[in-house]
Amino acid sequence: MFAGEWLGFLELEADQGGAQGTGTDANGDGDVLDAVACVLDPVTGGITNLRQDAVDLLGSDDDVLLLLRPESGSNTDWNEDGDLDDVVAHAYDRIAQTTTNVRCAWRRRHPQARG
Ligand SMILES: [Ca+2]
Ligand SMILES: [Ca+2]
Ligand SMILES: [Ca+2]
Repeated sequence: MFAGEWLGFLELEADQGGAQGTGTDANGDGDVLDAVACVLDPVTGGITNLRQDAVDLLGSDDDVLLLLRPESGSNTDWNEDGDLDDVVAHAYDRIAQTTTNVRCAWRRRHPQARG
């Protein structure tokens, strides 16, 4: 997913690390179970680890990358609706290098959901 010219991607912690395949804790939360958002600078080739877990990313023509973050991954009620089962959008602004919780649930995982 692109944010302007930059490429955003998810790095699987479990795929990183040494020959034992032990993984690397890329977001610093103490486990190696996450997919962590990163951005690639096309000019320098440098990769910035945003240190935020996400289930998916959405790009834009502007310099904003949307991170879809599961509340269960960080035990945080991002949209403040009283539960921990939402996937909530966070906007990463690569110019300001900040991530803002937009408190917008991307989708709820209803137990009865079809499909
Ligand atoms: Ca982790
Ligand atoms: Ca985790
Ligand atoms: Ca919630």
